[in-house]
Amino acid sequence: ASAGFAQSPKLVQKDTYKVGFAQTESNNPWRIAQTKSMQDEAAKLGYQLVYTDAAGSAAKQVADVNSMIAQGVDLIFLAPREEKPLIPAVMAAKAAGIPVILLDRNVDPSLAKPGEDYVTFIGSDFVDEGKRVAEWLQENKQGGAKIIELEGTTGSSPANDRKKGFDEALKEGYTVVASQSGDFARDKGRQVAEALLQAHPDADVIYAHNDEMAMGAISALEAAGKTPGKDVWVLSIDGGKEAVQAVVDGKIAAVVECNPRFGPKAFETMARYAKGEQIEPWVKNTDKFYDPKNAKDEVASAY
Ligand code: GYE
Repeated sequence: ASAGFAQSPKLVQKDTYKVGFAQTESNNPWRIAQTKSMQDEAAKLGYQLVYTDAAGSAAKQVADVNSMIAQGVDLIFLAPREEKPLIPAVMAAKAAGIPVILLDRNVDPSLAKPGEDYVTFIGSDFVDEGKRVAEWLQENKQGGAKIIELEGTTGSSPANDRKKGFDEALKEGYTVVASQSGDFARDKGRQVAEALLQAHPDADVIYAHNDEMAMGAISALEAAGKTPGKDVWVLSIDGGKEAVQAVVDGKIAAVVECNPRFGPKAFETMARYAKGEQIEPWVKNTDKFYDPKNAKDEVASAY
């Protein structure tokens, strides 16, 4: 096959497939739940899954995709760490005639197009997730807020969009006093929260782009002698069991879910594509919302 397909490469219908899953990292419960969901579904269908873990490196993830191409997989599920550096990987797969389905994170929409360069993006509406956090905050904490924002991985679509949706929905009196990346990681989130709390001792809200950084922020608050939920409200996105339990315990104020169980939807979309169906450019996940009203009932079903 050669480059220059007008459309994303086709997938033939077969009884079984060899499918690649290029994971971005595996250092948190969200990623572990996502990988398990993909592996379980592949096993259920009797497909061979070629799994790689880029360990938080976009360069390694590009190399991982190239190795899947060399191994001749039928299709690649890719969770692109960042929006721009993974474009060459998407284009290399296309040039090799291998369809790509983007999972959970997107690539830069001005550089690659669904239906053309890749089949589709399966994932949540991150702008809306950020917006829902801001709206809940403004409804529940009257009189304004000084907010510390812990951003996800710089250049990743969830970090870009969760910031955009949140910031755009803030009204007068609700101010982000500091915003910095904690790389979606617990310890980095704790360190950044610690430094920003020192610089802004009057901050009364921490908005973390994921649960890991929210849990890190809770440690930073407690180390600084502050009570999360009282002195400072913590808001988060992901909705893993630990964070939903923290809502029950009053340490996290509210969490927007971002469901990591992609397996069934991912392989169903692949089957629809093999059948020749026209796939929508964005297969959207819907997200629940956890706050003190429902956290107790929901915690058992959280991942
Ligand atoms: O929120 C975070 C993970 O891309 C939606 O990445 C995903 C995010 C998720 O590492 O916890």
